Amino acid sequence: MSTAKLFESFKLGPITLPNRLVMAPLTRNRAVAGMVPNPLAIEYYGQRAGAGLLVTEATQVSQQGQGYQDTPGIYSKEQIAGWRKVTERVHARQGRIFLQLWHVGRISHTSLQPNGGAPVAPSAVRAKTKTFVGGIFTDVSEPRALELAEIPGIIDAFRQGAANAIAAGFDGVEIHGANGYLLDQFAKDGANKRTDAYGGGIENRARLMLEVAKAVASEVGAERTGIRISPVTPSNDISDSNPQALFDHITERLSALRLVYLHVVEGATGGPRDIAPFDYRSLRSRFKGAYIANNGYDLNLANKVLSANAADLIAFGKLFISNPDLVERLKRGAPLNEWDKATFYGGGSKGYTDYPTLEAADAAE
Ligand code: 8OZ
Repeated sequence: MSTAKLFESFKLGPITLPNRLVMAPLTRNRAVAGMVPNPLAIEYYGQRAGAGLLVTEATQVSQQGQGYQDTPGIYSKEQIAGWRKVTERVHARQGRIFLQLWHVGRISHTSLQPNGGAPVAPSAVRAKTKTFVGGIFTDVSEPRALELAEIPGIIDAFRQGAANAIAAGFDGVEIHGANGYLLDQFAKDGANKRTDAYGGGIENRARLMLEVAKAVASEVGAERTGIRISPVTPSNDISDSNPQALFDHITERLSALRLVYLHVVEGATGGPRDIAPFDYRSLRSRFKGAYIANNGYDLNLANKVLSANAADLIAFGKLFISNPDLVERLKRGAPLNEWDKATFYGGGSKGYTDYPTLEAADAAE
C-alpha cells in the first residue's frame, strides 16, 4: 500500500480532498434530448467519486457555446435538474464535483447554432480543424467576429452557468480557458485579430478570460472557482506568438482574483508534454491558489512533481475513463484497465459505465 504524496489530503478552499487525484474534464458526447446529461452519467460520475475531485465534461453555457453533438448544457431547467441527480449521487458516495463551463467559440458548426447561424469568434478566421456532428467528423463552419456589444452577453452566460451549477449542487466550477475554445481564442494572437479593447496586446487579449473569471467568482465565490488553461497546446488550430508572456500575465491576474485553482494542460493536450518550451514553474510561482498539473501523468511523474512541490494536485484523464477506482488501484499498485478509444465519444453504457472496479473483477474470478 503506497503512502506517497498523491494519497495525502488537500484543502481546496472550503472543501477537503481526501487525495491529490483529480478526474480531468472528459468530453463523452452522450447527452440526451435538450442537451440534458444522460441518466447514465449519474452512475458514471458516481463510480468515480473516490477521486479527490471530479471535474465534469465540458458543459456549454448557451446553445451558441456548443460545438459538438450531444454535449450537455447548463442553461436550461431540464439540464440543471439532470445535473442535480449527478451531484446527489457523487455526494451520496462522499465525492466532490466541479462543473466545467464551456463556450466553444469558432469550433462549431452551423447545424448546432441558434437559427443555423455562424459560430462566433474573436475574428472571422476559420480554424483548420474538424468537429463531430451528425455522427461524423466534419470541418468547422466559417465563424463571424463577435461585436463589442455582444461581449457582455458572453460574460453573463458564464456567470449564469456558474449560478446554475451551484443550483444543481456542484461544489464549484471550472472555467474552460483551454484547448482553442472561445476564451483561448481571444487570448491567443493566432485567432484574435481584433483592434478594439479585446484585441491587440496581451492585456487586451487576456481581457475576456479575466472578465469571465471575475464575473464567475463574484457570482459563486472565488473559493469555488477554478480555471483551466493550456498555454502551448496546438489543439483546435490555436497558436500564440509569445505564450510565456501571455500566461504569466493571465496567471498574475487570476491570482489577484483569488481563484481557488489553476489547472494547467502542460504541452499538447492528450499528446507530447514537450511540444514547445514553456516554464510552468513561472505560473506555479505567480499563482497563490492550488496548481493542478495535467497531461500524460503516471504514478511516478505525479509523485515526483508533488514531492518537488511543483503542483498540488494531478489530473488524470483517460486513466479515469477506464478505471473508475483509479485511486484504489494506484494505491495498491494493482493493474489498470486499458481504455477503448472507440467508445470515448458517443454511445451508451459500453466504455462508459461498464469498466470494472478491482472489487468487481475479483468477484468475477
Ligand atoms: C475532445 C473532444 C471534444 C471536445 C477539450 C472539450 O479538448 C474538449 C473536447 C475534447 O477541451
